[in-house]
Amino acid sequence: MIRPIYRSALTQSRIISRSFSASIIRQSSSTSTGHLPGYPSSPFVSTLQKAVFDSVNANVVSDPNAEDQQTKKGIPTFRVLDGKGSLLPGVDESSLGLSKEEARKIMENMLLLPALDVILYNAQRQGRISFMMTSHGEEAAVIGSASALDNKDEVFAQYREMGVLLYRGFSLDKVMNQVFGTSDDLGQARQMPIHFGSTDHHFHTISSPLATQIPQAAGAAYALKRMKDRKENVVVCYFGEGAASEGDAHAGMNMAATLKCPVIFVVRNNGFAISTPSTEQYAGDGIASRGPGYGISTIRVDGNDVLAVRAAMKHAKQHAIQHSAPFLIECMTYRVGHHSTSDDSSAYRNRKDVEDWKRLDNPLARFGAFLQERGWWTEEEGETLRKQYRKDIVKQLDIAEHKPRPSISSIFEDTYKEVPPHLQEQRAELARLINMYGQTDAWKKELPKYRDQGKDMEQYLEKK
Ligand SMILES: Cc1ncc(C[n+]2csc(CCOP(=O)(O)OP(=O)(O)O)c2C)c(N)n1
Ligand SMILES: [Mg+2]
Repeated sequence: MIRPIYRSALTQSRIISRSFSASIIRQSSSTSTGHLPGYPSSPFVSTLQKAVFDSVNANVVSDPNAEDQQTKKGIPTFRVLDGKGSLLPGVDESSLGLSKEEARKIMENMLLLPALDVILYNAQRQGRISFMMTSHGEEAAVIGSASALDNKDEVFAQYREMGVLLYRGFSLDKVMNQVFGTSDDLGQARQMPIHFGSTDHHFHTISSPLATQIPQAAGAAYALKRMKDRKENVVVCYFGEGAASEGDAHAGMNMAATLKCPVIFVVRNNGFAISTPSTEQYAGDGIASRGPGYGISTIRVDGNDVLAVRAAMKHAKQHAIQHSAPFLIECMTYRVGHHSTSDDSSAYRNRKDVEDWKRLDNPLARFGAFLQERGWWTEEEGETLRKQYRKDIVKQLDIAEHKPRPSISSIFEDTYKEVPPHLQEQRAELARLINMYGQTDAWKKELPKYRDQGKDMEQYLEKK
């Protein structure tokens, strides 16, 4: 049963007039990405009851007399805050169950994420780390969903969800050990930067091939429901609208539905898959429209509204546990940053659109205004915290940068209990190369960066 926590639905035109000026909306509609403020194709509603649907018919919610008839089309987008951070009329604040402490924790993490993003992005530009992907613009989708979870809910992420780990208390030194690939990295430097994994944080290691986490998440949820002591936990699987085009997305969602697995699929529809706009990614109504096809209850949420994401996630978790069934949440958001440090998005999108997004629909500004309206936060506190974060991050970055990498021989360990013959051969070959070239200029500079400086490999030299 859905708790009737939000009392009334609103027409889109009314919400928009509170959030953005109509002229701005028309101006920025040239590069439509669908459902987004520039060119919304869904009406907004402030009631969970109207927003959750499990039938493709349950999507006409707007006032037929509304000025913009386009609002009649498409699946509604659930929203609690308007563009200026005020609660929409009809939203019952007490139903949010949001304490000042929790609200502040959400804000603190929404500020920590971009603080780390900026410094790590620049560290890559300076050649200090090899790769980086930011969450700019998607702070509400990531932190809002994390805030509705228990620390033991199992997370299968794509790669833009470092905020979930931060929300669970993953420390800055762990972040830095991972991105610099130090010998203290939990993954022993075997992953690209930002491909985190942490058993203690119930965060399964990220893999680069898109969508592989989706069937894995369905399988993990199946395992979870068979465990007697994990009845209160769910699996959460994040992916982008681009990854949703992979065959694995179909396999995973269908498996979850038919086997009744308690997994919440959280799609971050951020308008782009590298350079492919979401308008070219699918011909239907986003990813949410697929939910009912699989028999999965679904909701589309304003992904830049942290309270809407949190409320939807709480509902999804309750549903997943109560019915032992999957749930699909599509968060409509916008990727403000470039895809990764290997990308320059000015090649395929208008810089002005990005600036408009930052200004017009900024998840941090919206939630900040909500907090300030209640006297729970001040601009000054935000500024002090930003400065503190910068100091803490730079300090940990500096420590990690000077730590050794794992020993070279360790790359042959941990996959097999005993190193199999083909890896023994490769290890001996590497030992031979280090022996042969170790004293050349290039290698002499590189080897000291590793724990044991390559000397651990000497034992694997084959005697002739
Ligand atoms: C199977 C596979 N195909 C292609 C890629 C290259 N690739 C990496 S990220 C990406 C775009 C993914 O977009 P989306 O799922 O929307 O996530 P976003 O980057 O927008 O967060 C692509 C095509 C890959 N990693 N794996
Ligand atoms: Mg995307």
